[in-house]
Amino acid sequence: MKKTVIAILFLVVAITVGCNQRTSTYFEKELTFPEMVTGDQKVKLSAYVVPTPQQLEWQQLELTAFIHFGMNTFTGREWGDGTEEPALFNPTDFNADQWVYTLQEAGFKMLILTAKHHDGFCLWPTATTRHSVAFSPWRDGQGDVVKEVKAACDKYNMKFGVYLSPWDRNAESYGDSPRYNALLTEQLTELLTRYGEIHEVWFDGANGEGPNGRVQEYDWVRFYHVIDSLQPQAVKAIMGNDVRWVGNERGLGRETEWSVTPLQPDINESIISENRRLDISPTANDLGGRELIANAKTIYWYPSEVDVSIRPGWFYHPEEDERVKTLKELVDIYYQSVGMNSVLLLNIPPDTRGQFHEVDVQRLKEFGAYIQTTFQDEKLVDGEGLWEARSGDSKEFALLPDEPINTVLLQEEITKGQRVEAFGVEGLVDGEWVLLTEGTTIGYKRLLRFSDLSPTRLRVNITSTRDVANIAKVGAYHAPNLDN
Ligand code: FUL
Repeated sequence: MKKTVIAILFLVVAITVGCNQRTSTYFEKELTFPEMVTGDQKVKLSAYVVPTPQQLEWQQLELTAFIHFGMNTFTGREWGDGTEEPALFNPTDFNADQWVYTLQEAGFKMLILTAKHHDGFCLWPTATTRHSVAFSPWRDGQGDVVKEVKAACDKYNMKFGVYLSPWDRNAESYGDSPRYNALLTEQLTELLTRYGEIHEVWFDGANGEGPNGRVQEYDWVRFYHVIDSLQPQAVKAIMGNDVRWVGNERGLGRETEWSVTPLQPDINESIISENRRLDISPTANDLGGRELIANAKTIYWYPSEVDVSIRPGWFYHPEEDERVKTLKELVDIYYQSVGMNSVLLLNIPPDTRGQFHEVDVQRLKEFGAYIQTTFQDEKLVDGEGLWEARSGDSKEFALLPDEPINTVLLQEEITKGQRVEAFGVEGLVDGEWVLLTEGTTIGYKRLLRFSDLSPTRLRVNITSTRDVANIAKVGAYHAPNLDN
């Protein structure tokens, strides 16, 4: 702790006198400001907060898939009430290979499975309850969805994560806090010890208990400890403190998306009161602006994840077969998530066979092909290599001759922090510089679209930064125009 304060103070002095020897001091995941630093100094210090190796690896996945599958698939509901008979769970032609193969072809790098949703039905043969696949007719009660999905993930080199709903409408102990915490700990332990590597644990914050409902006080510290000790490479999401919910389920990231923020999940009284003092929550518009950082006591690397379903519901409903999102909608979501400094978590719900429906498979194929074709075809020359940019710096890049472009990519080297606050991109068209696009934050990745043009050169202007920005990559592409 003492060492950290000294490092911070050294950095503050270095920042203040404008010394260049300061770039080796970084703060992984978290930084508590010493009392005496000013608001401006806090903003500068925030430029030195960096992801953990786990958060970095997660961010680089870019495309991840959510799988909502369980009791609701067979009852047609979105939220079961926990009274469903395990006998209802009976996929007729379960095939996890089909899910994972389809996802891998489409460019997805991780799959997160709803091991237990709010209805409490467990997709693995747990020792903690009879409300599980072990008491269903599927595979004569010998089946294990988690195991089969994980095996398929291993086969196709796909990372695997689990969604475990803290809210459990079946567990009799829910609301009797110590007893239910013990049960959830046991379920978590089973999931984290039986199936090999797990890369994300997704703790949903939803709780629909009414005013007279049971109130459970979760032991988050204990759950975090179980994950950190059993699966240290895993990130903890949503009610976890490594990955933040973007704040909506519409596939919409923020134009200004700071991965460094004072926000933490509401897991104890002191965090709840600090979030309240700063007037922030995952749905807030501004989670990392200057004024907010200046008012904060502690800041965190807490990057956002955009979760959205390919269909209106999270679970499969045959009546939604005609309402699978169009290619254009999926591509817009990609630009609004991966292109706005977030990871996309796209939900594809398997049907009652236990397979992705043909419409979804077809759409994923189109989506994967669109993204791969667009971004494989680099139109900019020499856009890779670190560019250290100060506020006001510009850099020109050559473009392939006579090739139209309509998309620009910018990336910061986030192992050196997130720093850019404003930028513009110009193109040289008929000997004149024209503004193609502009924005605020970049972060891990920013994608911006504009109308087709064939400039001969590109000029990137970094107009405002929190400290010397480290631009890792600039790219330019032509994305096929889509009508619907
Ligand atoms: C929400 C849940 O209530 C939905 O059913 C779904 O699982 C979604 C991803 O999170 O909080």
